Formats: sequence, C-alpha cells, structure tokens
Amino acid sequence: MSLYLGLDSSTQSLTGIVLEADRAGTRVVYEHSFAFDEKLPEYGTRHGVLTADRGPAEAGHHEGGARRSESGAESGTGIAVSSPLLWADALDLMLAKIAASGLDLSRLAAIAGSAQQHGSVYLNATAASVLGQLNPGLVPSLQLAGCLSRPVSPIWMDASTSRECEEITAAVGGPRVLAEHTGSRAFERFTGPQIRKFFRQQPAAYAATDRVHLVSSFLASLLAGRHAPIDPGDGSGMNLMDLASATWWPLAVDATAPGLAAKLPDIAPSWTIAGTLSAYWQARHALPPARIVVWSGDNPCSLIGTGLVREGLAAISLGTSDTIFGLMREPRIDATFTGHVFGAPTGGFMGITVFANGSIARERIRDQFGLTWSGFSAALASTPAGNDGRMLLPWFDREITPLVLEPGLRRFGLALDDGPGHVRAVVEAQMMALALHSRWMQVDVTTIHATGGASANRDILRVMADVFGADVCQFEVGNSACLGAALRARHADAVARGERLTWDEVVAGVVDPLITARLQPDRERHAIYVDLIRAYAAREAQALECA
Ligand code: ADP
Ligand code: XUL
Repeated sequence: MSLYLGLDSSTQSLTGIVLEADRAGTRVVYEHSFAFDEKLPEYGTRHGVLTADRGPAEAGHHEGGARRSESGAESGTGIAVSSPLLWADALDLMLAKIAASGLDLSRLAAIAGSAQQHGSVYLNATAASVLGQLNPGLVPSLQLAGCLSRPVSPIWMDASTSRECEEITAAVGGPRVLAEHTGSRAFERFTGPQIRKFFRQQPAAYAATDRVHLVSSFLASLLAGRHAPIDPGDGSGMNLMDLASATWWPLAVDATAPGLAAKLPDIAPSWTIAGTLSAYWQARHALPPARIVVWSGDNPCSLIGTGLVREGLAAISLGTSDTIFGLMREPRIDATFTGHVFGAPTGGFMGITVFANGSIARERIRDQFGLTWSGFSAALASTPAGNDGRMLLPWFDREITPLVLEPGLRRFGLALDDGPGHVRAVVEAQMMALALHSRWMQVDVTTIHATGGASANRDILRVMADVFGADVCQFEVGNSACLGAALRARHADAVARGERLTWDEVVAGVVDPLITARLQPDRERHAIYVDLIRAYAAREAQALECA
C-alpha cells in the first residue's frame, strides 16, 4: 500500500492531499489547506498578492498614484507580484503538518505538485548548490533569500506588459504565428512578456539571473534539491514553447530577451521524475526519499483531478480566476485569440479560457451588500433567471477575457442599492461569459465537472447548469488541481516502476465516487439564457468599442 502526495500552491493558499493506493483501489486519506495571508502574515499579502507597501520594491515600479484593487494587484499599473520565499515557507509548514498527521509516511512513494500558472522565479548561479545543501535546522526562506536575483515574482494577475506583448508579437511575425506555435497570442500575464519587461527595466538583475523558473518548477526544485524541469502543461503558458514538439521555440526565446535560452530549465513530460526528496526535507520532517515528480500548472492538474481524460467533457473551475477547459486530441487554435491551447499532463492538449474576475468579483458583491455565502445563495434563490433584465459586466479588476485594461463595473437596469439584483447579475454575467468565450473549443458540452472554492455553492452551480443547458457535477474534493497532482504522483510512480497504468485507470474509482451532486438544467430557464446571452454579447461588444 503506497501513499502519494499532491500539493497545490495556488494564488491564495496551499493545499495537500494524500492518496492511498492498493489493489482494492485509490482513495483520499488526508487533505489540508491554509491561506497564505493567515498562516504567513509576516509577508504582508492580501489574497496572496504582495500589497503596495511590501511588494514591488523594484526601481521604476511605483508609477505615481498606483492604487491597490480588491485582489491586491495595483489597479493603476496592472502590477501583481508575490514572494517566492512565502511559497517556500508555506511548503515547509505543509510538510510539517503532514509529517504530524499520524499517517505512516514510510509508505510515501511519490510527490507531485500543481501551482498557479505563469508566475516566474528568478534565481542566480548560487541556487544550484544552495538547493542541494540546505540546513535542516533552518526555514527555507532564510537560506534561499540570497539565491534570488529578483526578490518578487510577477504572477498571473499582472497585466503590466502590453508593450512587451506587442514587441514579441511583432518580432515573431504577428499574433497568428505566435498562437500557431505556442498555443496563444501574447498575453500580459504570460511568462515571456514578463521576462522581457524584467530584462528591459532591470538589465543588471536580469544578467545576474542564472535560471528562470515557473512557480511549479521552482517548488519541484526545492523538493528535489536541484533544478527541476518545466512540464509542457505549464510551459505552454509562457509564449515561449513550441506546442507541437514541446521544446523551446528559438524565435520566441530570442525575441523575448538576450541569452534567455541558457536561463530556461529543460522541458520534460509531466510524468518525469525530477529526483528524490532532498536530504533537507528528509531530515527536517523525517520523510522518506520519495520520488519527486515534475510539477505542472493548476489548470492542467485540474484536468486530471476532474477526470477529464477523454475529449467531449468540460470542467469549470471557480477559483480566484474562473476557467473553463477540456481535453483536445489535436490542438485547435482559437481564431479569435481569446483562449489558449496548453499541453495536457496526459501528453495531449487542452483548450482553456481564463477570466480574471472570478471569486474576488463574487466576494466584492457579497461584501458590498454585507452578505455571508448563505445570504449570497438566498439572494440567488430569490431572484428569477434572467434577473428581470438587470445585468452587469463584472470587470472589477482588469479582465483577461475579453481584454479589459480599464476596469470598472458596467450596470444595466441595476439600482446601486439592489443587493439581490447584483448577486444574480454577477453570477449570470460570469456564467454567460464562460459559455460565450468557450465556443471556440467546439466542445458540445453536455456535462460539466465543477471545481474550485466556489463550486461548494450549489446555487451558483444551478445558474451554471441553466446557462449551459448541461448537467453540472459537484465534487466532494473542491480542489481538483491538488487531487490531480496526487493522481499524477501515482501515475508517474507507476511509469517509473515500469507498470502499465492508463489515465482511465488512474482516475477510475477515485474521481467519479467523489461526485456528490449532479445538477440538471431547467429547460425553461435555459431558453431564457439562450436569448440573454445574445444581449450579453452585444453589451460586451459595445462596452469594448467604447473603451
Ligand atoms: P485558488 O485555488 O484560486 O486560490 P480556490 O479554488 O481555493 O482559489 O477558491 C477560493 C475562493 O472560493 C474564495 O476566494 C471564495 O471567494 C470562494 N468560496 C469559498 N466558499 C464559497 C461559497 N460557499 N460560495 C461562493 N464562493 C465560495
Ligand atoms: C491560467 C491562469 C489562472 C492561474 C490561476 O491561464 O492565468 O487560472 O493559473 O492560478
């Protein structure tokens, strides 16, 4: 009976899930999660993002009057950064907690991870030796601080690289060429444009950078005690990787920053073993030399954790960001350039569309009207489908889909003090945007697997079912990215042992039994949304024209 640990370092929190696998099957035996803001307040984050006074103490980054928006990101400049040392210390706290769980960890065979996508960590040349020689008596942050060539990490909420996006796009021959090679046109949060901005604004610090990691490969490196590769799932969120061959694309790499090729980690399949748990963690928390599996992004991991190992199913994650995704056998590029094609941890591809105004927008409405989540649900239940024509465009923060760089709520027929109207309007807007901007994937959605923190809320899922006209499955484990990471640990361990284990076998018996509810759409309500979505699309287009 072996144990497999999955970790998920998301925007706001760290989660750990342990699976136990034997001949009778695989089951979840442990789950724990904590929020960065609460557990590590000394870093001064808000929703996992460094606040203005603690954050980007980087030359030239404080353009006058930058304001922090609800998410913690600077609304004036679009800058959003977090701390790699915070993520390292969080990993330490989580492993201490798991070590004290009472589980027989001598059976721990492998550890895999999931992380928020796109964020980058900049290490100098000392990192290679420091990672391998950490002192088990000290927390990681104290020892890693000297390895950072950049003290902060830009994260996926950052929208400050429009100039770099344009420059890279022009250098490679336009958005279509970039999308055909890398799976996406240039996006502000993608790692390539972020690296270019760092090179442009801080050339000396860029020159002192020996390795640029993603959050995922940084944390895998920390566990293995040596530089770990990037997997194609997370690598495709960089505008640097050739999707078809899963190798760095020289034209994009050269267009991004000089000398970058030598600073990038290798790309390796998602089931690659990056090493064994380093002597540091073994001594610090009395853990065994478990295999360390290459980490991936949270969305690719969620694909596994929601059981989407076959084409035709879709998942919606209602986390800090809202995302809709599904497996693709062949990469179909989005002709409108709003969505992305990423690598899937199964070796294939996945289509995905990402919305920045997810949970934080719902929380904004909840807090503005002094509600709890049950009050929020009651407001949804007390208002009719279609909201009697009341509507809003939910762009509290800068939006990724569609691209909105000037945030602000747009209300239609909605009085400022109308709490229930706002609650239904934000959820309907988000669900209609998800439906509208996932059409490019050409998936006839009949069943949606819902995940992420807000998937705990059945009233939100009911609106989802009605808007899409599809069944919505709710899961007992809300963090499918973490579950997916644990399942990837199981799969990679089997591959390393030479066992044949298909992805269907990996998820069978684990994901399906975790379905706690199946919500079915109501025909009449769905008919209302079929019409309303046209009105929503028209208002969205109009708002973008006026911008
Ligand atoms: P991430 O992994 O992106 O950090 P999660 O998937 O953990 O985020 O989701 C966290 C969010 O879930 C919280 O910010 C909160 O807004 C939302 N959430 C939690 N419970 C509920 C609920 N009952 N109804 C709606 N939203 C909820
Ligand atoms: C994906 C994206 C977000 C982050 C959130 O492209 O930007 O979903 O991965 O963690």
